[in-house]
Amino acid sequence: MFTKAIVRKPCRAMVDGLTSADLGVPDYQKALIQHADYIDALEQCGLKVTALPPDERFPDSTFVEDVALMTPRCAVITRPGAPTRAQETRLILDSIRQNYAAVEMIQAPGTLEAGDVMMVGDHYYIGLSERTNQAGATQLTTILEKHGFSASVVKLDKVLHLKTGLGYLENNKLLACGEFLDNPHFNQYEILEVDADEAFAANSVWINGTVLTPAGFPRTAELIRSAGYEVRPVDVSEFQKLDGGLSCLSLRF
Ligand code: CIR
Repeated sequence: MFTKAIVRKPCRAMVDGLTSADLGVPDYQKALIQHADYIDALEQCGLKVTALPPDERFPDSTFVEDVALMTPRCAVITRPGAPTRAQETRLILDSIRQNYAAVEMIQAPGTLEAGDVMMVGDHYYIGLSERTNQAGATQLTTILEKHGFSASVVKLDKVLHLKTGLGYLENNKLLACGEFLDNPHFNQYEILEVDADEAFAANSVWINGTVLTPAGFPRTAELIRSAGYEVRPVDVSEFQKLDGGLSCLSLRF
């Protein structure tokens, strides 16, 4: 069960955020409304939400998931591979320290963004991507093992982050899309296959029995519902324009 979440409100500079999507420029006012609804959804799942203030220096800083990994026994401050995001870790440090006695750090030359890390109980999958390198993955593995967890490393081909194409829904059920559908790392799970034209919805998030899914992906919502979960759609269209999904917008712990 999760009890808390940390989010950061989007800043006006989000219109300059990193993106590979061809979906246009985010509408800031709409993003604020969507972000408020996202916070509502987290609260409806029973989480106490800390909303950090916007920071105009960092266009992508609303995607807090990438800068820290929260585990039940320690937090890890990452070292983002995107140069414009590298300093975001400094912004989050205080709020992490307020919640964790054990705070570990990824060090140079390692890079790691926690969108590349998926927790399955005591095991963590770490994606090797353009943002997370082998040194970062090796450091994280050492940290996790020190705290009694295990880890395995998965090479990504196309997606930005590991959780761009995967969402673990507990109970051995794994939402998966594209390159992950026949990846042997995941063949022990019951795969819930997300259609290619709803790929964005693979980044859905299990929180205390409810699954938050991006609004506008009805087949995936139905797939999750028929697997036995309550579904709470959240419209994150303005964040999708920046390659950001539901998981990216919060740290849950
Ligand atoms: C970026 O490219 O870093 C942001 N525009 C989106 C980050 C999305 N984060 C995530 O998938 N965990």
